[in-house]
Amino acid sequence: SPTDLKEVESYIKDHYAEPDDSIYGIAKGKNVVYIHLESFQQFLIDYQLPDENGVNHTVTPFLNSLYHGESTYSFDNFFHQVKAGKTSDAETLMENSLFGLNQGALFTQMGDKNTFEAAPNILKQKADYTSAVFHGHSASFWNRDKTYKHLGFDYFFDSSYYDVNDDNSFQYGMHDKPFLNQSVQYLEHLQQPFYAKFITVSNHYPYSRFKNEEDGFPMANTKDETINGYFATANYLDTALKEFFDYMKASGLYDNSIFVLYGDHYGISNTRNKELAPLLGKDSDSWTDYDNAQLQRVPFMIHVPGATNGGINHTYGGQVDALPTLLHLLGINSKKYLQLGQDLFSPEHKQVVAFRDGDFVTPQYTFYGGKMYDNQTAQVIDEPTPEQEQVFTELNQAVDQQLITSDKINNGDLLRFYQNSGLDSIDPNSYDYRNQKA
Ligand code: GP9
Ligand code: MN
Repeated sequence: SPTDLKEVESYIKDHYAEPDDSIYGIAKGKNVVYIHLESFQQFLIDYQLPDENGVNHTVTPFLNSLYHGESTYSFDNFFHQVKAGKTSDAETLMENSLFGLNQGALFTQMGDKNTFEAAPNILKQKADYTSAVFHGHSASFWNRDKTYKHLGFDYFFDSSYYDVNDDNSFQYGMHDKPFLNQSVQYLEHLQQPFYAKFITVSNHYPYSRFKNEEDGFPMANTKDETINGYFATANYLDTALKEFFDYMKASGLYDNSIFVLYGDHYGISNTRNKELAPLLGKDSDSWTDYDNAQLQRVPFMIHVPGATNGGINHTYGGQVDALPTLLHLLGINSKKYLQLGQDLFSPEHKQVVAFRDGDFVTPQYTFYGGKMYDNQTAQVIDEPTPEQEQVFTELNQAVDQQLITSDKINNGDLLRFYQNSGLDSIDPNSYDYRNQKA
């Protein structure tokens, strides 16, 4: 109801984080290339997998070079915040700075009904961007074909726009190399500046080797086939991205673009983590929920060609923070929008990362599976001091408030009442993804 909207607006006002002047607008007018790294966890970055002869193999040499480069603003304490909606929840978070639902997937339940003020819509109306999603899988998966119209994506190139066959695809769609390669013909024709999102799939469970793909990257040697294949599929994604960047450079698009790379969620589930532990230099027997929580880190890297003051930023944040961060880099203030995250570069950014079920991580504490841990010792805090009690209560409240506000907006479809953004409403029926020209 409109009363709920008032409460939401006051929350947003209290939590708005001012942009940092030194970085505001550095990418104004540039194309934005979003790269969705399927099931990609932060531990893969800089990881070396030993083969049967004890020779180390770097899993993601290309991503590592971006991660460490002076033109990339990289984050090493960035967490996914998805629940059952998996990939689609990550999209909800990144495009809207709102959470998915606590049960099921927002895309499926509300994506074709609700009003949104998502990234493509804001960028179109404020800075004349054209938007497109590229994904080598069927359009209806996760209700994307309908949801993207509500988010305001101009184009959606699904698998029907690609030459897909048994050799270049698997159950979740096309392998990343042919997918990115065939995407180029469509990307080249997009009106600039564009906001283009590429959703990769090769690094998706069950991480099995592809037919017709060059062998070469070793398998890990655990009792769990899922873990064993994860490094090779991540390595394949890495090579596919290198090829894509080479194309972007050759076409001249690279210099006019920024690249945002993010991991959508874990690839190895908590039930498998004890088996993974030795590969991370940890002891399976002493593995706890604290360790599970720390493994929910995913990459977040903003590569800005020409920038020289990038580096690894240790700020704690999550997917909900991505959109205000991006808008400020593009010189668009996020203040008027109902976004629940905070610009990661803002000196006012609060380092409390909420998981969808109410657990959370901060630089000092981890609350996971109903227990509070001290990050310094990785041990449960059984007897908190009165000061700690106070801090924990405040953190719990902050997390609950953020999640409840998200649910209010989504469940009440409150953006349909919201006028203060100054955005014109969009007509989902005006998009036709079936007859797009290359
Ligand atoms: C399918 C792909 C995978 O189109 O995006 O989704 P996920 O299973 O990771 O939610
Ligand atoms: Mn996914």
